[in-house]
Amino acid sequence: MSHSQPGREWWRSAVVYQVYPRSFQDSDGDGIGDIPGIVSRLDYLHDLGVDVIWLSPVYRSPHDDNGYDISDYEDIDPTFGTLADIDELIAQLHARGMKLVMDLVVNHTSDEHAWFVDSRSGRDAEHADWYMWRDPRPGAVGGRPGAEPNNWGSFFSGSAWEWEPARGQYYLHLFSRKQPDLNWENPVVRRAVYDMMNRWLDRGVDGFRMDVINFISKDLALPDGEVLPTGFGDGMPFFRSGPRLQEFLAEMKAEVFDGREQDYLTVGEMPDATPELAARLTDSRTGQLSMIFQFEHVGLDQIGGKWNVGELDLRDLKRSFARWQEALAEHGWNSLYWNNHDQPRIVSRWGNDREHWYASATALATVLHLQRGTPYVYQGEELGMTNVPFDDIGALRDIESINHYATAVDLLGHEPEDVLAALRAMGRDNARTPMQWTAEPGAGFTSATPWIGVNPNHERVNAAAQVGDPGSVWAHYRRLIALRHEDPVVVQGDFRMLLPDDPAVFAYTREAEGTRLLVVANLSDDTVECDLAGDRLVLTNLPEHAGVGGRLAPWEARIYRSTVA
Ligand code: TEU
Repeated sequence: MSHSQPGREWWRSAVVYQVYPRSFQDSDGDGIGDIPGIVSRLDYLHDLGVDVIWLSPVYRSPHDDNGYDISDYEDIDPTFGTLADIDELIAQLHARGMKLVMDLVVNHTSDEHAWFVDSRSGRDAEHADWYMWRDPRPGAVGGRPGAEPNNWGSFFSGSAWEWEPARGQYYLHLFSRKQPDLNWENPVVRRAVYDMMNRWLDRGVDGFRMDVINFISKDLALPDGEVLPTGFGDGMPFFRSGPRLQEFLAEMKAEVFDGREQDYLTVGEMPDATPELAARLTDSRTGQLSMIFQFEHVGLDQIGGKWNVGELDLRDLKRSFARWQEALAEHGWNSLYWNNHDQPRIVSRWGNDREHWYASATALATVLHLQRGTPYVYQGEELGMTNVPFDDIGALRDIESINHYATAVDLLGHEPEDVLAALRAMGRDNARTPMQWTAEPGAGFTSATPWIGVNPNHERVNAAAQVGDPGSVWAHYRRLIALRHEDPVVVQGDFRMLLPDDPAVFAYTREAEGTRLLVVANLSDDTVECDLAGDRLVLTNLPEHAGVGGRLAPWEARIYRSTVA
């Protein structure tokens, strides 16, 4: 296999399915998902039509952040299986014509990684300069409040700095204190990462999702950030997309991917990235990545922070999607997502999971999947899985939520029920409850007590009830995926947003080589007037309304095909 012509790479017509291994399928009865469990479900994924699995981390980890804290990049955590199991998964995927993208978490390691254990032991250790170590502020006493090198807060509450007496220094951790940031300015660190990446590609992996990869280049002055309500500073402007980001990614591309025969899918997770940066990095002629995950659309209902949830204005969402489609239209490439293991379930967040559960889940899928870019389906999204009615902080498992609750209630004096309501709306555990395979007590996920409770609605929302039912959410996702594989206009067609100021209708066209696809959806609870139509109705989520002209039922989504001069 050789490199494709730029712009024709395989991942441009692919659909990616994200598996969060902890919650997908338990095969050994410990209440935690594992790799053999994933292998047992590959026919389900192949039948859905997805081409690629993006597998969240399965490497050795203390699981402080559910595997995003890696203590050995080249061994599999016993919770999930063995290296032989991952080889079997790769072989089974390839036998089905599917591919595997691994999660690459190299902005930070676990504090239990051998590199960090050595680094923290002293300033003259072999790995002394592999992490972001800094002295206390001048004149301050290390380990005492205010001595931290700057005022940055961690994403998981508290300071982003931890004192290490053995070195008389602080180390930076943008996430938990058990996730120390690597020092990418050190070429020896970069070499070690590239060597590890090459060994995974040699093992048959088909690409990487790169965790917060735009954090690897930071403003080395590490200046204080604007003080937030938490009392800590906002370091984001100084630790994301720093001056050497494109240089590091170009070096990674040269050292890992360029010398190889096949094309690989590389997707960089980039909080706070701009369309301009994405256009540079994903340029098919001169870029370094296939695509990025940007966060603009999934931040639109967060008023000054994740936990202050506001109403979404559809016009803002359309403006955001149009901006990114336009910026990457010429030579770039978008990823397309609603969900992942960090986001709440879209049908609950921006759909209507009560009166219009099926219609809103399928309408939201339609307006996403027909855009230009690579769509990502998060486990259970294809079933319309919803947020979870957590009624007690004890039901949650995510370090981000648990730390936020403690800070908000114990330090800031917020009402526990108010904080819990925000966690129910936006907490990451909404995405992490077990995959709902059946209506049985363990949802077909496990025969044991699961590591996190199953959503009670699994008795209604589950794969067994939907697979094979042409009127299910699953069937609609399957049709959308098939359309991408069958119609080149879905992959290559030009994107044009329509009705930008309409508060309920999401409509756009895709056009190429004399064919136009029109996507028109009513993303509201009310019937709306809309006379947009085309020559032939290709797909609808509400067939019973298909013949009605001039208006759209609540959450009705239609796709038309027309021939154009
Ligand atoms: O998430 C990075 C990131 O931006 C998160 O902080 C995200 O914004 C947040 O979870 C939403 O509030 C990646 C992984 O996807 C996440 O699971 C990890 O916890 C994090 O990096 C650290 O590895």
